[in-house]
Amino acid sequence: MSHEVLGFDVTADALLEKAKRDGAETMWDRKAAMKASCGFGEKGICCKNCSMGPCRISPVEGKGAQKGICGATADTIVARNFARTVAAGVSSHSDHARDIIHVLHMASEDGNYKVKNPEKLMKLAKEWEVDTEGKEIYQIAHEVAEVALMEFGKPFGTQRFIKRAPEPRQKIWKDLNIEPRAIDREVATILHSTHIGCTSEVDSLMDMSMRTSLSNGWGGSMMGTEFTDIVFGTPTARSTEANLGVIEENMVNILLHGHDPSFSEMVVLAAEDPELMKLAKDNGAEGINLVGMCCTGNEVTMRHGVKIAGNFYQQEMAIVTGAMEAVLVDVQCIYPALPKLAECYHTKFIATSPKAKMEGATYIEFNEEHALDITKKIVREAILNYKNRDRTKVMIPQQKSKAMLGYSVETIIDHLDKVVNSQTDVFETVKPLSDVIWAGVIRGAAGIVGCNNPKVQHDNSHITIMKELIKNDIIVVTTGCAAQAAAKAGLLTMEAKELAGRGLREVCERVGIPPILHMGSCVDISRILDLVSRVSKERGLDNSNLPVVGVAPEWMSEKAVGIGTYVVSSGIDTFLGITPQVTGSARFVDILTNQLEDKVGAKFFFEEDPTVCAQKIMERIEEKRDRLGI
Ligand code: WCC
Ligand code: FE2
Repeated sequence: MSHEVLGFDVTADALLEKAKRDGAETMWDRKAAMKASCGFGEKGICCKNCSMGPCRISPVEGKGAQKGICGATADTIVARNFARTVAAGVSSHSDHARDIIHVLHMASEDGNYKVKNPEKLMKLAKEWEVDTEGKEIYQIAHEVAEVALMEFGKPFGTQRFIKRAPEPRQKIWKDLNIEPRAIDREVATILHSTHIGCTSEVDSLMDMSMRTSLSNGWGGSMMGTEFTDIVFGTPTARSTEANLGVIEENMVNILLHGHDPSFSEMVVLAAEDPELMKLAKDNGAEGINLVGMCCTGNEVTMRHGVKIAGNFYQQEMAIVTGAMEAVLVDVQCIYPALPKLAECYHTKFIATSPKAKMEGATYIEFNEEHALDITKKIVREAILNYKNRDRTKVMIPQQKSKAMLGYSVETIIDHLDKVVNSQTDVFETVKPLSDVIWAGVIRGAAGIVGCNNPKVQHDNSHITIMKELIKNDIIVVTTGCAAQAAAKAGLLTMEAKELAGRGLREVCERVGIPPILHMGSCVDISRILDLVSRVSKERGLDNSNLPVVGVAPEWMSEKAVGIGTYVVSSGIDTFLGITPQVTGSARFVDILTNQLEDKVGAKFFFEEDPTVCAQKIMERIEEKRDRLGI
């Protein structure tokens, strides 16, 4: 692959050449074989919701087929496809959350899963009015988990967490009739309404998309974060290292890839088992080296400092190093190509979730009842595979960077407390943050999130936008693969404050934080919603009043579409660095990038050039400041 495409990623060129030598196929080979992507799909104007079709609408207005056989217009088809994408994204995040809640439901004093953060559990019990009087902690845990599980399918009422939103925001949702109801219900309703012969009205499809996305943002995802913290502990600031250079020449390397901490946490425990550590040594290795990728990497690095091998785009490269004894996966963002790629090396590819069985993989089903026994067995497999490593096929890039991460809302507030003036101020609030924004020391904040996408240079959009924003005194919070891009680029360090403008640099020095805060996995975008809403409430405002934005510079997944939609529906402008598959309908594009603002006070911006995107973000932030008169 040409340097032009990959030039930004210093580890990729050599590894891709190695892949070629090894006869290993990568995404770049497949992308080349694909030639151009489908022009109809690209614009969102292909409909296969029924078997009269598939129908595709001519991209040229007034020429060729303008309607599907049923009469659906390009506007309807685009809006329906968008709605289904949102529903798929919402399902993925929320179903992940459901599993975590089940884990709390089965937690016990002497089991594999415990309540690591009883304080957070008690807070949630209080918020949800679960009676705790005279009950022991595990009984409370089970009751709270049951209430949470009802959020997926309860026949009446709306998501409990929407009460966490600023009041004006709740009113907007109520007035638009988009207060999210049970999660499964919202998803099922969208699938129903986008069936042949149901909703064709475009605005209604948009409203349904928003309501469904909100059932994740203020439901599934938020519960995912809360319950993960309750079971595994709330992340606190800690240091780690990131990039493929964390793979060790003389250790048993195990890659954790996927999303669900109920699995990865147990692998972390298994890898600490003295017997297994001894087994690794007996097999000639210096030890066991766990490394993470994508969100499961974020989960275990935030709670244990497990090193980050890379982000989405590097999943194949980690195997091409030839030094990976095992790749352990659960759900989401895992290329179906990986098992075949692993065959080019000694690497064992082990799928563990019945929700994501993979062709060609070794399947060892993980279940929470026997969690530790199973993960020990899997780690053992990896150790025994060490001797099969072909040393002539090993090439580990040296690149790695130090990173600070684990900035949950609680941890951010702890840091802010350090600068509170004890005479005049209150502790445990976000007031110091809102004060520096109001004073103009920091101009605003950006949440930069999301994936990698081969349509743009690996990590380039993430890093360009991040650097540009911090240089202009906009503080950045980040999650997902964007956060891992920042980690690899050395932007999650205290020293990175030197790249920040004067105001932000001073804040970093006083508070003792990097200019870019790693807040977790993609599910943890709910932490960002929480943080923004706290600032809004503190000021008696709505989220849409604040100089804050969401940015997904290199997104690719359906989850990302679901997230972007709930972020906008929550009143926060969202900048997309990859244009979604909606351009076949000028009307729908206008809804997303213009009309939504009248409805929910925020809208989407599509901008593929990262430098221009950063410029537009800054303009929007200044516009919001002007409106506030600050
Ligand atoms: Ni979230 Fe995107 Fe990474 Fe997957 S892990 S690749 S959805 S950002
Ligand atoms: Fe993720």
